[in-house]
Amino acid sequence: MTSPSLRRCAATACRTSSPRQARGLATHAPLPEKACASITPPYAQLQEKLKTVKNILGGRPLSLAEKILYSHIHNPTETLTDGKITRGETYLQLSPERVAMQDASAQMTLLQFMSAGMSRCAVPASIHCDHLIRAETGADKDLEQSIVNNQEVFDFLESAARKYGIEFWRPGSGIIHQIVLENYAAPGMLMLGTDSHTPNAGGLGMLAIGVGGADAVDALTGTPWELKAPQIVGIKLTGKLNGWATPKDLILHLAGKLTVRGGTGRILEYFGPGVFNQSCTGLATVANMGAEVGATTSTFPYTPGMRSYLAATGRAPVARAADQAASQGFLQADEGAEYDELIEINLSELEPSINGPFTPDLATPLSKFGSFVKEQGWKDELSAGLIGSCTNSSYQDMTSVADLARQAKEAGLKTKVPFLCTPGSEQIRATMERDQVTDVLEDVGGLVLANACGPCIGQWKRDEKKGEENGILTSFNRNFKSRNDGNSQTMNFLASPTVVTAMAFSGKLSFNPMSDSIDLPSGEKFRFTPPRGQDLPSQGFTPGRTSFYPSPMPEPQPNTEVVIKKDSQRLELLEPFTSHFGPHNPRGLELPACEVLMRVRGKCTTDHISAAGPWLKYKGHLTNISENLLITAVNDEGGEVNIAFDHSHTPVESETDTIPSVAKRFKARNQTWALVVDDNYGEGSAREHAALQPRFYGGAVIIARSFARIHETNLKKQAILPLWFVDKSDYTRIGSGDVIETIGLEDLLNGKERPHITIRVTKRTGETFDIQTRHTMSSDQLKWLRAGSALNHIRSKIQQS
Ligand code: MIC
Ligand code: SF4
Repeated sequence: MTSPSLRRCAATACRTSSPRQARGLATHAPLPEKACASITPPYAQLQEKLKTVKNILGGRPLSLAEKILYSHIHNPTETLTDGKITRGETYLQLSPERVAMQDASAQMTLLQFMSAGMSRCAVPASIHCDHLIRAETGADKDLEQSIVNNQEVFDFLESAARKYGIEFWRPGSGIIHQIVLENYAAPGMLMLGTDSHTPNAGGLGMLAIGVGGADAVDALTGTPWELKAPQIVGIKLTGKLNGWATPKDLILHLAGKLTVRGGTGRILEYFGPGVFNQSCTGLATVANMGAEVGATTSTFPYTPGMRSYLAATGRAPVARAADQAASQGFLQADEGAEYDELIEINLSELEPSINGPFTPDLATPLSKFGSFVKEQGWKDELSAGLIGSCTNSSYQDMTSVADLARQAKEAGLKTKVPFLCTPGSEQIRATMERDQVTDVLEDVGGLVLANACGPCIGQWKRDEKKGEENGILTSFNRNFKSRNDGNSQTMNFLASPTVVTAMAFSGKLSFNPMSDSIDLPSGEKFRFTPPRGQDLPSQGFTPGRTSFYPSPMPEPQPNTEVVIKKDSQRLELLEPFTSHFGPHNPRGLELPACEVLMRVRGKCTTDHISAAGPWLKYKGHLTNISENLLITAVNDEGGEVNIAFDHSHTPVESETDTIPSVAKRFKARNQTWALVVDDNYGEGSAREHAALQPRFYGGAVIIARSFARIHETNLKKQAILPLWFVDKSDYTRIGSGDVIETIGLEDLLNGKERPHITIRVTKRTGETFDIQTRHTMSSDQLKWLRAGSALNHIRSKIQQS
């Protein structure tokens, strides 16, 4: 039996999909059915638990996100002691079903997991080799060279995977989020991933949450994972995307509305008829970029598109189980569910959007982009078009792009600028190749890169335009300064893959494919017709090179040695951090007095705190990667990049130096320090290095106008105390060299409830004043702070048991 909403949407899908899409849905031949036991959520158990929680909550109607979250609460009768959950306040103890890690973040995650002393993972987990693959000459050569360059790291990851029974996806297999969608995601599931775009799996109607490695260690060790019950934003979709508008344009538009902070502490839950006429991979694009507005994650009710996608990827048994759970009302919101905010978007009216530069929330409708470029005085030149990444590398994306390439080829056109394409997975690559999508992209001048993050994470070896202002268009999700090619003058504009492709044929930023034409040598004019893709391949997916894939659910091999070379420059065993409290701290249970290292100005993303690109190679070596601490951050005192003042310098030391150098001096002096930072500090990724590195150099407290969610938790995990200014204007009252002392932390650590911590500031002049800050520390998080890190705390618990 299907639920009424599913019946309704099935009818909508048939009525409204394009002829080509309908053909795709009707005739695709699914991959052979996989064994699905380990990837099917335990629906009966989850619904039983949800019943218990609903009873505790007095039977109020629940949103879908609440249902998924609450059905994963660890021991609800014990943990929900006060009989209610207040969204935005109550801390939930959750039991995620699975963990996914990518190669860059997996290194620190595994180093931390190893030091917890367990012999196997408590939940199924996977490792994906995708971030360390370069983008230079083309798929095969780049892959080969990347394996050579990163052999030591891949060997480490593979041996750890073998030891602990983790599925290991080899280099070349694809980008973590695409692979999770193709293989592990399932409606109603709760999973964690050590990457901020983990929410991509929300395209399959689940909650997938991006976290730092230390949070993943909670799930891997079977420790309940804590999350403050998020607020829920309901987004009602009506109408239907048409013409050039794609799911990417929906989220680009929403990013403009919500801004990079609008989703903080909130889940975006979509509903309404406009959800049901979209493909599963289209929904994944929308969920993926919820990360760009800071949302905890995004999700959708179960749709026929999800069912077809599960079947097409060999998971019909999961679809059958989900059908049943949906018929019992589990996979959609209850009638009358309440949202903290409601937004309504009519997809029929949505115009493509181009977002950027340098921030994903600067949205300009395509029709106004030409005049925007002119107003800004930028050159009307596109210097490269890039498609792919975890956001936009589905079969539907690639076939839509190929449709445009075919039209252009028939008109005798080639792309005017470099046109790079990164398929999301080996399965997509092989299916594209079989269906002549690759041929047509190459025919018009495209270069197909390895199935990996590539240019999206700065692995793009770009020799042209060095140090020169230039504009690129990408179908990626992030566009922070210097991210793609290391050039801070490269303006990355985010758009749908089809808009990127059409513009690559024109070479101009002002080109609007909806209304403009391109001059042909014959004197005729060529105009694109709106692109059409196929959501699923009519001949089914082909898996490609299966040697890249892991064997499912491998048994741990405890005798495997996880090798880290003694003199390795890439990997380093983690030394536990020392607690801030103890005989060395005369202030007892207050933090030791901290000298302010710097006041950081404006946007400071995790890319600013711990840059990627060339630094990716040090992700497993804390000492080496710490050399990049805050190297692109702006010092508010003087406005310079990567300059810090050292007011206690010795006669042989300079008064200013790079930020990592000054941090190193503080460490050498055993001087605990603090940072004062602006709004949305730590925006962007799940990169826990951005918390580990300041802690490594002796940072103990960061006072912000506001924090991004994942980063704030990452700081807490490493025992750096994040504090929020009660009065944001106090930011300017504290400068480098001032000394700050906490007052009230002792009460908190002794179990007293208090929302505020006072900060006593002693200026360099000797003047003293107090300011108020707010904290968001739960009682568990206070234990991490006291122990010196969450891992120290977990380790001592495991040792005790
Ligand atoms: C990113 O897109 O910034 C990354 C690289 O995927 C990061 C993860 C990391 O830095 O390890 C993310 O999004 O979390
Ligand atoms: Fe990889 Fe880019 Fe996606 Fe991050 S955003 S996972 S770097 S493709």
